[in-house]
Amino acid sequence: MDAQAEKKPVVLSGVQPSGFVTLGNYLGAFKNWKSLQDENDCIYMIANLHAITVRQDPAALKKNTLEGLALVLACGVDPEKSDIFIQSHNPHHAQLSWVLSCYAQFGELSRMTQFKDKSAKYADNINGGLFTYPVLMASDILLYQTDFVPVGIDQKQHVELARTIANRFNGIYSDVFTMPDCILPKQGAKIMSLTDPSKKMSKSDPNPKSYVAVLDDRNTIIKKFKSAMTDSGSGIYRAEDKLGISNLMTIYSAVTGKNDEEIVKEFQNFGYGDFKAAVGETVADTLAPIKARFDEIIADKAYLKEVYTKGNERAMKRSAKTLSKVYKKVGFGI
Ligand code: ATP
Ligand code: LTN
Repeated sequence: MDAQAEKKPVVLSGVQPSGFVTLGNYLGAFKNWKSLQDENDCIYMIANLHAITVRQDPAALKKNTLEGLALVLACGVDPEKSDIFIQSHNPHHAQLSWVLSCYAQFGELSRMTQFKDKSAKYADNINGGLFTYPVLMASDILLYQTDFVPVGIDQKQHVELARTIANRFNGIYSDVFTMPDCILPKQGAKIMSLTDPSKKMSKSDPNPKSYVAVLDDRNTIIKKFKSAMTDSGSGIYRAEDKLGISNLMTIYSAVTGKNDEEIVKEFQNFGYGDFKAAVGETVADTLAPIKARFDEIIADKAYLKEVYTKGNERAMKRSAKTLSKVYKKVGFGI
């Protein structure tokens, strides 16, 4: 078989070290990261450059970055199979981002929903980085000639913008970038907040009851589910006016692999309270082994350093090729 035929598709994704990793991050992203490793050439990064678009405490950012890395490993990402690194360790991301910002239109960036949401949420700090965030994300993706980007649905618009930028650049300079596609999970692409099921579950939500952190202990997880907001009425089934129950069904389905029909049957005689407790227990059972692995990995700082150093060396070799091509194309290659 020739080398070309053996080439596996490139998969790239990232997570911001902006707080406790949530059940939403796990079901929307990490769970997929592990399962993609065998069939693809995977690159995963801790997106600390993205995280400072919102004010961060430096010590907390450092801690969350290492913990994010340990959690990716605890979720089953294997550094022997995938490249894992910390975004700020590879300067090519910021370098390509400057170039690509000159190929992204003000109007396009203004239309990004995340920018609009975060501008409303952090009205006293609508900084340039918050606005150009999707250009940096496009750079992360395009630097590695990525074919697939596994993310939750909230990031789909950013991946589409990466395609728009790639298309524009390729149109001017001939084919430089591979066109990336999104991979969304079948169940769990958008897990909603437990306290307000009309809002996305988010790790930067100031109310810890709104999310389940992957590292929460068993009792906390069950307690949070028991106090999850549900709807008026009764009965366990999915409906537009039952956002709370529908969200719990999505979580249960993503964790167990069961479909709605099976879930409705399983819980036909349950009240809301018992259903919430059952979902809480199942989630706690799923997360317990991840937490146990995390505790081991985070205690071994030398191992973590080895993982991110080697991962970064490999990543930089790959990204250097794309960056050098881009520099030549735009006329920097003196
Ligand atoms: P922040 O609150 O700081 O914006 P976040 O919780 O949205 O953070 P990110 O680091 O931005 O998390 O996202 C990491 C991955 O998790 C992305 O692929 C994102 O799409 C996915 N993700 C985030 N929240 C959810 C959710 N509620 N449901 C499903 N996937 C999610
Ligand atoms: N913006 C992403 C995190 C992220 C990412 C990426 C995801 C940064 N760079 C590249 C996929 C590909 C988020 O999930 N909020």
